Amino acid sequence: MNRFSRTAALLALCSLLWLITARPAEAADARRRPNVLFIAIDDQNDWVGCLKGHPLVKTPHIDALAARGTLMTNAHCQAPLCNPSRTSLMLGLRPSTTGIHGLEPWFRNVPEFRDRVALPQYFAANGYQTLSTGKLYHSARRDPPQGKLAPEFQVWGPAGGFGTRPPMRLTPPTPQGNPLVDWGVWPLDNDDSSKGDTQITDWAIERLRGPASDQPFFLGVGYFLPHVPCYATQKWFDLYPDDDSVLPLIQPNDRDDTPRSSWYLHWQLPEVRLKWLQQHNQWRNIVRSYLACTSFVDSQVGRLLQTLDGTGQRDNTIIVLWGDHGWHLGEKEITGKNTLWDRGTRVPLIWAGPGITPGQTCGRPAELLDIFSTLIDLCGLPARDDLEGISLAPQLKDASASRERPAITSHNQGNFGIRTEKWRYIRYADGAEELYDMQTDPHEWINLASTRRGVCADLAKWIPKRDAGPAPGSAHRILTHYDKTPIWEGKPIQPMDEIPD
Ligand SMILES: [Ca+2]
Ligand SMILES: [Ca+2]
Repeated sequence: MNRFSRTAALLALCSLLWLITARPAEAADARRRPNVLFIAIDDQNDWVGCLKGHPLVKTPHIDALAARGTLMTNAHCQAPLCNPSRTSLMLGLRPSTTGIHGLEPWFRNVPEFRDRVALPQYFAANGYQTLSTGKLYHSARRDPPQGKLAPEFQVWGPAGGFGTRPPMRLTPPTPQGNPLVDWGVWPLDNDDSSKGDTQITDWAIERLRGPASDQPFFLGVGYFLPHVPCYATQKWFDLYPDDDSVLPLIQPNDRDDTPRSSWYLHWQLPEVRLKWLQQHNQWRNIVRSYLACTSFVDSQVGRLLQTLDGTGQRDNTIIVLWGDHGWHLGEKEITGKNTLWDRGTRVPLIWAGPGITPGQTCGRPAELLDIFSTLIDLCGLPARDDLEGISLAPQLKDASASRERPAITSHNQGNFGIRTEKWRYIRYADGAEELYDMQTDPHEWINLASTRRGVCADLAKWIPKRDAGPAPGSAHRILTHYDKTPIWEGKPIQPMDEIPD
């Protein structure tokens, strides 16, 4: 054997030894990793007890989770709409990077992201069993295109959703005529078993109680309510007084000092305006319905957490609970999402489990985008350099740990919100601005942009350099500009057009 072939033989032997020894070691590493319980709540704003977004809301189980973990009190979505928010979280990229701003496209249909390893896939690649039930992505897309890619999750439970529908809508027809925009008491028999959110909890509970796997689990449970239609059974309504004490605080003519372009982000929505709610005597009803749905979902979160405790896995499971964006219930004259104010961007973000200090609240800005990087950090997975989030592990250990970057939200090209501990700054595509001092004006009533020019200029520096236009196939809630004319879902908005009801 010459020297070259001896070296080659030695290398081959080393490779073989590595294969024999490294694989079991990796498997052992994976076995030691904590489980992940990943809980999403659709359209859940900060009307959660521990976040103090509504003085009367009752969410005892979510509050108990916050008490045993770290509550991020200044957490914000990256886009105030389901698909772009969830795509950003699962890919670890901003909507201003991907161009996914609307309810379409599904990101796997965009060539640039077809093969990108998303959050659950990264856990699967690192030895986890990944399971999904309910709404985690905007749509339950299970099959990889052309059957070539790894599936988004390995095990799929029920898709969930809002459950059964009453024989006819419970509220008067809305201007946009969308059947989902409805709310009230349903089903009438006070039985929650037909609710999609009950069924996904049942399924997740069975998985938690099932035979232990030699792999850690990544279990995603995506609640649909309080997304519209806000149907809940009577017992959840009974938690709230049937009087105007439930209504959120608003300021009459609050939008006199917001730019006209603030309307372009939600020019025409299925969700109704405050004016419509007042004209039809529905404001209190929608608010109570939303609160009722929130308390119902909280009870399901409670069932899930109680089961986890019973399995003895609690101390070896990272729990992260998040909402995908906020929701207006009359504030700033609208209902729904698609805004860059705190009401549209602030979300629950709660962490508990190994490596997380219990009983903390942290007011540092946090982004849903950070969840991917944080989970990698907490579970000891190999770091990735292609994610735009920043691990929150330092704050989860010590809530006072510093963090420089504000929370950044965008909605369609050119529109950004920047949230620090003190300020909310908004800049729209036409250059119009808003600035609120969140410490003295938490309801964002007084726009200071014209007087505090230096603060605006400082905050504007955080606007991302990359500001992608809509990805191919974009649709629904898409705002673009042609020359200087705003185009809402393909139709130009003229300067004298009245703001639609
Ligand atoms: Ca949503
Ligand atoms: Ca105002």
